[in-house]
Amino acid sequence: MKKYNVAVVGATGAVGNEMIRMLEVRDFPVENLRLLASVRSVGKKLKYKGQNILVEELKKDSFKGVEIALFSAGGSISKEFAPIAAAAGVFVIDNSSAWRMDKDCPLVVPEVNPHDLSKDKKIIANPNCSTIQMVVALKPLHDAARIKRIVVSTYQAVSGAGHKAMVELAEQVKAIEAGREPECKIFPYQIAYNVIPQIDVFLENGYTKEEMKMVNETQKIMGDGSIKVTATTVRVPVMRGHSECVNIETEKHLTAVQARELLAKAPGVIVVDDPSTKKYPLPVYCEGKIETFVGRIRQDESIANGLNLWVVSDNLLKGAAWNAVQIAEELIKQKIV
Ligand code: 25A
Ligand code: L14
Repeated sequence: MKKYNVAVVGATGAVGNEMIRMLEVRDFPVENLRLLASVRSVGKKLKYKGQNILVEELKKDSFKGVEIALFSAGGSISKEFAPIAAAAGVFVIDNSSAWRMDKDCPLVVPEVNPHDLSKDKKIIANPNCSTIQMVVALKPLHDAARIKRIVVSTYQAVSGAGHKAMVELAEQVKAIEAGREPECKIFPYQIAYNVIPQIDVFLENGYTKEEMKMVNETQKIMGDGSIKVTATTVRVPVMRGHSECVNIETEKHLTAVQARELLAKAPGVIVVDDPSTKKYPLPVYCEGKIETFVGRIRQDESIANGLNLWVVSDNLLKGAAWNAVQIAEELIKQKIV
């Protein structure tokens, strides 16, 4: 089997680290792995299959010989370096929001729209974490009954804001237990023992950018601009694993039993749904897993054709690193790379 020269840009970050781990656990056909980050991290060593690999500074000429590059170094880095890599013939899979809504860039969740990948589209966008897990759960229901409207509320883990945000939550818990004032550097308010109804910045319409990403990205990935979406995104004091309460209205009637059956055989989905034994997805049990977990599947009794679902997934894996590596696997499977 052919092996590929792979680069990870932003390798030292929370997501970058998981990208390396995913390449390893999936036994991705790596010929040579280059780890790139800012000058701050040069000289650090990261482990890959027992080897220590030196982190190099990301530069314009970093992509010589590279075939696939996984980017998670923030939007400004992607804007600058993804076109340079693409011009050098590299397939870029970019985890930032920089290219997601660009009409020339496919926005891909392999369970939903693998057909959007093609040889001439070198910059491929990895969607927003909350959007990815939602569309994985909704695609089979949309295919069966056409979703007209989605109302979603999220309960997002601090790891979405990076490694430092995880340290902030742990430190705040310790400070409060010790009777000290908690320090807020990453989040605008105390996140320990609290919830914050703001993720990313506010836009003119009163929604946050995270909320509007869920609207726009869902329509693009599903290839259906007629699906109406409204979102409220909330930060909760959970380390890893985003949870979502998803309400859908469909054109055709679907019972909860039918929805459960469709989801049970859907790719990338695990149904955990048994009220009699208190079984439902929980973020602490989804940590480290690549699937999207769905439970609390029940009829919305306030309308004719509606369902409620509870959807949980590890935001650093399916929401970021795993979806990116899965896209790379798909490029190989479709003989695009
Ligand atoms: O925070 P950044 O800029 O997104 O950085 C993430 C990675 O990109 C590298 C950086 O290397 C890190 O590996 N990077 C940044 N600037 C770069 C440059 N000029 C660059 N690579 C090449 N050239 P690093 O070695 O500089 O960083 C080491 C640690 O520092 C944290 N960090 C770096 N820049 C930061 C920062 N923290 C806050 N603000 C900055 N400007 C970094 O923390 C790393 O641990 P982190 O990786 O845990 O990531 C936090 C950021 O990641 C984004 N993010 C998280 N999940 C997702 C996501 N973005 C998209 N999708 C996701 N699913 C968050 O937005 C968060 O800002
Ligand atoms: O657009 O939980 O992918 O802070 C991913 C992390 C948006 C914010 C993205 C978070 C970001 C999100």
